[in-house]
Amino acid sequence: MARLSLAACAVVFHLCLLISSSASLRWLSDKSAAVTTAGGVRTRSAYHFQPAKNWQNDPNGPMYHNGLYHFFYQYNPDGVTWGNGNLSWGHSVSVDLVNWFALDAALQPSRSFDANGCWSGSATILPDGSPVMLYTGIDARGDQVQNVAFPKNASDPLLVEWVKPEYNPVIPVPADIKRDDFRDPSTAWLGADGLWRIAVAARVHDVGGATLIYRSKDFLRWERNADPLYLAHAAGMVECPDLFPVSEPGVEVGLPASGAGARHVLKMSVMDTVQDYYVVGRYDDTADTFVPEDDDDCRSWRRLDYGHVYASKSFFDPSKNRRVLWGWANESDSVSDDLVRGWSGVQTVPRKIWLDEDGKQLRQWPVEEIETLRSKRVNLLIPEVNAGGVNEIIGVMGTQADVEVVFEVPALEHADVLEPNWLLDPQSLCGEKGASVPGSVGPFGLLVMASGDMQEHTAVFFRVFRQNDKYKVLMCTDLSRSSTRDGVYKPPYGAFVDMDIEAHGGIISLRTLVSSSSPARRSLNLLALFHSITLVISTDRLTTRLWRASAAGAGRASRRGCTRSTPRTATATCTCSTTGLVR
Ligand code: DQQ
Repeated sequence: MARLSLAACAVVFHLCLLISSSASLRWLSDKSAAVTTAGGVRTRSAYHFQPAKNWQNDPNGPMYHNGLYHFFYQYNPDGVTWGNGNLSWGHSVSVDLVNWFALDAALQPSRSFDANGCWSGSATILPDGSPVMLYTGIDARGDQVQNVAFPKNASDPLLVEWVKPEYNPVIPVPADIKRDDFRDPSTAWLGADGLWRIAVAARVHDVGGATLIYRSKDFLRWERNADPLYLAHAAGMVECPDLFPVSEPGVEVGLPASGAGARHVLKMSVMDTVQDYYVVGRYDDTADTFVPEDDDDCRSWRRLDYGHVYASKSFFDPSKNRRVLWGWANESDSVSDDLVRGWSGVQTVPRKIWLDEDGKQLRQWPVEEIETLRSKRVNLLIPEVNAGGVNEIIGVMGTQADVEVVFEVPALEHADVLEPNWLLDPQSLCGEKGASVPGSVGPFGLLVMASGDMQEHTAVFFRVFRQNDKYKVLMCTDLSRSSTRDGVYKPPYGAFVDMDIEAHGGIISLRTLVSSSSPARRSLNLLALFHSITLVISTDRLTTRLWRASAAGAGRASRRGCTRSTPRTATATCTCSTTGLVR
């Protein structure tokens, strides 16, 4: 407790100093004001980053600079919809990635090279420590062009004002690319030859979705490499590329953008499916090409997140030597609800990411600072839950909770046999079987945000299957009963989790950050629709004073799957893949 208060004091002191340097700094504190929409009473989300009002989408240019985290995001200053024509870069700062202070928009359409919008882009910290932004401008003709912007005063800790040089755009649309298929410059990295490189998303005529490489010595003149960094065979436009090095498998230390590193990860946001994927591979920093370690087939791309997340972007945090990932979660409500409520979209909780021990996939975990939001700790030991049981966890109400549960499954050998084609589309399997169809081992898990009559709840649950001599763990997050309303986005999500449950002694531990913009009293329930489980629960309620947090169940991403368009069949048409999230 004493440690917490000291930390809080330090934060307040630091920010007070900053406030005195800028009148435009506004604390994005909890909004107690509730709004009644068709979907019920809504407040601002408790955990997630949100501007005070209006529309937000992609995270842009996240960085750590002079002791502050800066977060920029696609923002419509004029309303709750995407705002084609006037997208800007909203801007907030924080000392801890948890409490945020809003600043005025950093970039707004103002010049011929961005007259119709300042779209997504990235930050680069130059060797002298000053930042530079690369972003896509929608120019006066409607072309997508790449621009640079510099802080007006690099010694201003808040970096409030940004200057767009007259010489923009620095990269016009190339002849072989359609004017609206060229965008989202990445963070730049320096090659051994002294030239900067960036990756840019494009759809090339007769070729398809590509990640292009441009080189420059001065951020002004850029030259395209003849070969793309990577061609996304069979996928349409891939947006928001993010190429970053990772440490050796299992090492959690993050690395700054560079050509060096054991392996690289290329993250791509696939427009057709509105989902984020990544590939682990080798980046050749002379040829500027990227070769996946596994087969070069988009069906083997891994999902970065098995929920409602898109256009993610990572940055290297030198203060903690980690790589941190942000992602945008679109609204689930209807536009008319957004209009009444006055905001739309949230950012996921920042997550630390690193390469798993197997070297094939990323692990991710909410940044440790999220734990400072924990206040009251509730420990429960529930020795056994009988088959068919739904047990309310007494003493844990509310709309925010950081829940750690350990499930122990005593008799794996009873598990149902897995049908091999289920591996291809676990998401559909989650939907079909739901949390109410009994199996031999599962479903078991949590029913979060449950209404008194249980008509509404979100099920986070597992099923264990047997395949030959091994077990497969299916993890699902089923939103289909999260609301009784129609016209709300409430799909099932799911994946097979890469874990050897037998080697773990039948134990699965699950962390779930529960957050909601609905202030109604809701309960947390245990679900055990099979014989019995043993579990220990430690639940920490969050303070309501702090509004930040939560990516429900962010955890270890795992294996692959494919084909949403043709579920349960192997096909060459790659549109998606699936997976799980646990520790
Ligand atoms: N959103 C931005 C684009 C990007 C897309 C515009 C991804 O730059 O390609 O808001 O959501």
